[in-house]
Formats: sequence, structure tokens, C-alpha cells
Amino acid sequence: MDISTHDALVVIDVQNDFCPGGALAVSSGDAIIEKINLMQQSFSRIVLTQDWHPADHRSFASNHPDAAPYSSIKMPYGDQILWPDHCVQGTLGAAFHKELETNRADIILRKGNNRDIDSYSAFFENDHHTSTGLEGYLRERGVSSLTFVGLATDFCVRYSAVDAAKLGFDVSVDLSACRAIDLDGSLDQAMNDMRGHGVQLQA
Ligand code: VGL
Ligand code: ZN
Repeated sequence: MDISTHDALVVIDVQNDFCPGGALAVSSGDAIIEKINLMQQSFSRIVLTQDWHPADHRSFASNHPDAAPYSSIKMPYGDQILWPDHCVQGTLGAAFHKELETNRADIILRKGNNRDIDSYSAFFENDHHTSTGLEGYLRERGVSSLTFVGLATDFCVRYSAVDAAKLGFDVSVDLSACRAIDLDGSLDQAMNDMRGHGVQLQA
């Protein structure tokens, strides 16, 4: 297979807390790892992302009195789902799953470090304005086409893929190497949102 330097594989949040046994486990989240490791062999550029929150992060239900996990609140930047504590910086839950190949990555991007704002997308925080710097990194490296895989389809994969499409990258998501949380129809919404923004969905 041709390995083009214009293409990058972006592997979203394959971390222990999103895999079975983790704090915000995605059903069969670990079942995609073998495929992702194989796919890495077909890309010359690889980005890994890591959800990376301080313990007092405002997206954690535990940091809001009387709030239940998976409830929703209004934040200055919009609605925010409150999650169980997950991917706390430096913990085992925040580490990559041990079976994920990480040695071939060009860059490991951490997001969600700011306690006051969540960051589902690898490009912008949830205010849709504060940049993570990934766009500039990819453009300066001449990358124009992105394939997304990882966790979770309906949150971090969705927002990353949609932002990439809005930024003008040629974007596809390989659904066979993604798994979803699927909270109150979030997977259907994600599929429609991605399709509506011209993201190619591969089965
Ligand atoms: C994610 C919820 C909260 C994800 C991260 O990686 O999809 N979902 N933080
Ligand atoms: Zn998170």
C-alpha cells in the first residue's frame, strides 16, 4: 500500500479508563486495539490523543454538589454532560491501554487539561474556539487527509472528525475501529453530524 505523507491516522483516547474495567468504560473499547495497531502500519504519520484532566476538572460530577454522573449542566460555553471521574493526569486510568502500539506516534496530544472547560475535540476545546494547536501541527507537516479511529465514536471521535472537516481536511472515520458510549441517542446524533459535515464513514 502507498504510504502518503499527506495522510495521518488520528487515534483518539485509547486509554484504560475508556476500556472495560475503567472509570468511563466504553463497551468493548479494547476490541479495536488490534485493528488500530495494524492500521498504523499503513500510515507514515500517526497522532495519538489522550484525555488528560486535573482531579478538580469541571466535567466531573464529583466536583459539583449533588450532581449525578451522566446528568447535564449549563456551563459558560454551553451544555456539559457530567462524567464520572476519568483520565486524571498521571493515573493508570489515563495511561494508554497496554496493548496499544504507541512507539510509532509522531505526536501525542493531551487535551482537557484546563479545569474549567472540557475538550472532546482534538482541535478545539468545548468553547469551539480555544485551539489545541493540532491544526497548525498537521498543516506545517503537510498533512491534508485524516482517518480517525478510537474512543468514543459519539464524543471525542465525533467532535474531532467534525472539527477537522470544518477546518478543510479530507476526513474519514473507520467505524470498525471505534466504539461508542451511546448516551440518550448520542450515537445517532454523532453519525448524522459527521455525515452532515462531509465526513466519510467507513463500516
Ligand atoms: C470522552 C467523555 C468524556 C471521549 C472524553 O474520549 O470520548 N468522552 N471525556
Ligand atoms: Zn474527558
